Amino acid sequence: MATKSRTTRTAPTSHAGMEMSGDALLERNLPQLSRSMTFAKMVLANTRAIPNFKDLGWLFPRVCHRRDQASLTDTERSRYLCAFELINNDGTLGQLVDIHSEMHMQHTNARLLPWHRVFLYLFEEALHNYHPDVCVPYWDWTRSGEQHFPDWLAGVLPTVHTPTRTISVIRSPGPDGVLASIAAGVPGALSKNNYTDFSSPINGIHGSVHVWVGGTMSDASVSPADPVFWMHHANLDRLWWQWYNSPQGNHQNPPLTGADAIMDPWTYAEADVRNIAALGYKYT
Ligand SMILES: [Cu+2]
Repeated sequence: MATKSRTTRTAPTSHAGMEMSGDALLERNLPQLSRSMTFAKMVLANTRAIPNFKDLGWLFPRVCHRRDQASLTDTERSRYLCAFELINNDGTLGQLVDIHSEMHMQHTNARLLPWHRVFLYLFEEALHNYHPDVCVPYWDWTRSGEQHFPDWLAGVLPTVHTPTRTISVIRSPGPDGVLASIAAGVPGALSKNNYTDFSSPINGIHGSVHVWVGGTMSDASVSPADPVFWMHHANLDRLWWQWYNSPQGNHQNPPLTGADAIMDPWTYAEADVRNIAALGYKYT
């Protein structure tokens, strides 16, 4: 005979996990990270106390505003670097670097943008474990004022321990004019009216900027160890979102089917990452 229905609610689940709580999501995707405890997590764990707080909006912002790195205050830059250092120290960053070094067919094809959208999302969730209000800044190298390596990062050369090795970040940025000529291909890409014609040049521009920064960034087996990696990819993700919402982009999605549409090693499908609002962030 069937038992009575339970009174306890089970955690929300979805095939992709996008509706899971932040903790459950991290437990599933980055188990090492979920064991750390922050003030925000302690408050969440003690749900009976939450009504005693008047406004927790500041502690758990609903939407992450990813902003142009050039517009951040010194304090905001420090907070990004502080959160980066904390997820480096707890091993999360190293796990992400090793995942990126594996073969997941995430480069030079239509998976580049959706795969790295998930990658950025997990990185940002990890940052939120320490600083719930820190979002990934984007480095808009399409703007003439940002066609040089961001000054505030020049002296930031972390050492990252992954489960398999130790990486000492190095760089050798090329001439500013070369970065400008790489970025000059963006308007043409944005003008295309199907995903493949848009994403193919973006794929090339993506790689050229990696090579332009040089050193760690030019080697896909270690590149996410450089904090600028995430800001570069946030800019690509932003350009994709801009094209997607343009008349010529017309909400067209990557032509991915079957296993190609699953962003392994995670379970997220391409369809799960089409709407950045559903992932809890926006570009400002
Ligand atoms: Cu990559």
